[in-house]
Amino acid sequence: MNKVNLGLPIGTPLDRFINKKQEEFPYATGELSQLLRDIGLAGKIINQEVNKSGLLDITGEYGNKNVQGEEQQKLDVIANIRFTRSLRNGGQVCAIISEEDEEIIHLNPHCRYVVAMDPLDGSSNIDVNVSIGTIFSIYRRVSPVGGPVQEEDVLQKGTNQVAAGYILYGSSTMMVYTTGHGVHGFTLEPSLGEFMLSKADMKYPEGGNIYSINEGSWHSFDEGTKQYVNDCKEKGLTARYIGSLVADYHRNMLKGGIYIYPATKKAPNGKLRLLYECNALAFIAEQAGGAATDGRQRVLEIEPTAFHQRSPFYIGSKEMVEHAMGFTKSSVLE
Ligand code: AHM
Ligand code: MG
Repeated sequence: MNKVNLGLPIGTPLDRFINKKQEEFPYATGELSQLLRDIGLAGKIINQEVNKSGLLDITGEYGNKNVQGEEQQKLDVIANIRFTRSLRNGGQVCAIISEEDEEIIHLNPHCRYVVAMDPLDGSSNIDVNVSIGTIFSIYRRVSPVGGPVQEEDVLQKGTNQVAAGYILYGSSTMMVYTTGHGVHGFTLEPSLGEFMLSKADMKYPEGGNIYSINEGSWHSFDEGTKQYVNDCKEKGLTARYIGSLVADYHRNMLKGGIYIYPATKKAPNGKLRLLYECNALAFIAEQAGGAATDGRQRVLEIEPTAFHQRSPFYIGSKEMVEHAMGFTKSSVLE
């Protein structure tokens, strides 16, 4: 049963909220709570860096390509270092899989939690003052605590997530997370340096009239996706696409809409990464009453086979995602 504690008022600091939530579970050890606090801290540190971009020499390309062959931005690299350091110092995590590192980052083998993360998503928007985000997913390891972390600890289905969330560096900075008991949002109060509860138990509104997809790739979409997008146009829906997944997702969750990154001829498995982009948002979407599929099946049930595996992604208001599936379910790339 979902135990959503709505008794805590708007303005409750994140730390206090996490502590109170933990009290609802008598067998909780406090490790997950500590890990969520460490992530909040990492978010505040990255927020500081993001806010200084333009003043310090931290914008632009780093001069290296990541495992996906994409040009790393300096802030991608900085965020990866800050996040990893915060989780190492926090002492609750045995391993991290990050968009910026090819292999598993091994931390303390005596810890129970594995984190999958995209430390700074929306790279193309970093240098132009447009919203960007951090995405994280938390799993309990399946191999025995104390031993070396195994591939199977990282390659878990999204349904195994114990928590997931994102930090949105937007017009204000927000941390949104779920532990499977509702979705809660916290806004960073800059003068206090605290995340404060601003939206408790977030839910998609009924229906929705926004669709978000990069239509510049139209000619390489599959027929089903083209038909669905045409259907959106015929219905006079509103097109909104920032090109930062977290920001596009967040807006659509608040206002009602669908975000799509389909398989394309250039990227036959889509562009977004299952472990540290799709699964986290899919977990949040379902907790908020929405849905997420790869066009054929529920994202959370995809069995991962590689750390940096990609997946087509259709996420948003439940009715819209289900309607889109009607077009995409048996559609193939020409
Ligand atoms: P990144 O992880 O390299 O930043 O790429 C992911 C981003 C998403 O935030 C965004 O939705 C998508 O890529 C935009 O891609 P495109 O420019 O192809 O529309
Ligand atoms: Mg990314």
